[in-house]
Amino acid sequence: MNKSAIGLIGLATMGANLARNIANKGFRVSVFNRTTEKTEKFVKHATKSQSEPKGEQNVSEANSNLIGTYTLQEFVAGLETPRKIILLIKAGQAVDDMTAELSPLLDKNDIIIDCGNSHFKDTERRQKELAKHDLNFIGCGISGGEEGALHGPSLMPGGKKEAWKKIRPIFEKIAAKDFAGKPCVTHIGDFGSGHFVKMVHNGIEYAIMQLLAESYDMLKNLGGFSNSELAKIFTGYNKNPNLKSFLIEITAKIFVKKDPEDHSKNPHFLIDLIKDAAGQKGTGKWTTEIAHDLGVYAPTINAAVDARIVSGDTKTREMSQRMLKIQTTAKRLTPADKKKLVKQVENALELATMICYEQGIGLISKADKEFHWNLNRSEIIRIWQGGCIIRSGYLKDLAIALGADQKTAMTMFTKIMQNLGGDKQKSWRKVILLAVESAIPVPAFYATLNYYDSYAEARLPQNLIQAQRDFFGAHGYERTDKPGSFHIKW
Ligand code: 2AM
Repeated sequence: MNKSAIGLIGLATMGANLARNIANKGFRVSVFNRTTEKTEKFVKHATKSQSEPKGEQNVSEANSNLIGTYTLQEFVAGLETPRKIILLIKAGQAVDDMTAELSPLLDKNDIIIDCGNSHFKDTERRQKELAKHDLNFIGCGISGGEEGALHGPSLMPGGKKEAWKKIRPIFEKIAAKDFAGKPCVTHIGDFGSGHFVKMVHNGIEYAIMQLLAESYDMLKNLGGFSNSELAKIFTGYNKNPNLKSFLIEITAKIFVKKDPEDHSKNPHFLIDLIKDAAGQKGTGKWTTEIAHDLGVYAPTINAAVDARIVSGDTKTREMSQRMLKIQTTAKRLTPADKKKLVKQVENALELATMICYEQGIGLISKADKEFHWNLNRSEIIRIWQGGCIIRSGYLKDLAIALGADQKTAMTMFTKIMQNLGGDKQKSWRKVILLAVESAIPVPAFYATLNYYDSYAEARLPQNLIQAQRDFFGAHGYERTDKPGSFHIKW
């Protein structure tokens, strides 16, 4: 019997698309799903439209690479050894249950690859448990949504290098491509580093999405631009090499989408019918938690999580809107001011987005030091260049600035610093001033600027805080002129 190169458990959208991607790249892949009807349906309906566009496997060949299995025993028996098993099931208890069911069926050196959004600490716990049975566990972040899973995601695997080497040929084939055409996958490091990096990716994603939402708010409510105009403005932003990104591209498209349920001659724009309450799942919150645990300043990620929390608190918002009065000092914008605003927001967005990546890198660097992962930050940025949600033109320069070639890295770093420190910074400040005057909340824009200013300032006012703590709690203070801890009676 022909055995499969790899197995995949969990045929929800991501799992189904990843299985199709693997099959389309010429690998035989066995699939299993808890609910067997899903497996039957999936194997039956792997149709032409779901296969690679052109130049790849032909469809019937690709489909014959998808092997449906209906018991875990059958699934495991059909895999080449060492077995490679991707899990794309609900994060949390389901992953523990599934590994517990699978492991007695596996042999030494087999590899389970958890591609869900698991917490990196859970991944490390599972690695330790499975290692007792000589089984490998890789925690692999995956980004790119449904489309990415099908056509090429960004993959962030963390675990033992020997296990990575075994899955590498398949993972390099199914991944997206970076700006130089290399696969958007690399061995992130050992332990939970893959899932950690994916979590930070999601934190950055939260931050950039919030900046885009604030830009929309400014342009719509201060600038008075219509949805069609907004689409044009964001399409324009996408021509800026630093801003060119998946998130801006989809934002421009969102503005001109009409309500599919409105069959009238003049349907409404869908965006105006969508509730202004965003949810926040695990990874954004985890990023803020770990940032606090590690003592890393990541204010924009925190602000983005907070902004989703307040947006979702619709009850309090409804009540408070009736009680809280707003006094503004804003003047009406002239047509010339409006035109200026488009550029100011673009400049602010460009610099603030750079700061979001910087906060993510700060977190990765601190975790690397703390947990001794030995991460390659330039490689991490490189594999975010394609497939993933936060892919952006800026990541080309950033990968170089973090690279091993010291001279090139320094030149690029200087270029980035000059951009941050140049004239565009005035727009960044102006956008925040305008927002404050007009009572438009811009927590992410302000947080990024605070980040920049806090690191740019030679002195912060926390000398006063040291003094206060010593005053009321005898906590002691340090002095600028000599080492040691001091305490006085105030
Ligand atoms: P299901 O189709 O049987 O619900 C996303 O929810 C995916 O995770 C689905 O494929 C789902 O299977 C699977 N899943 C959720 N909880 C699971 C569990 N405890 N064991 C196995 N698969 C699970």
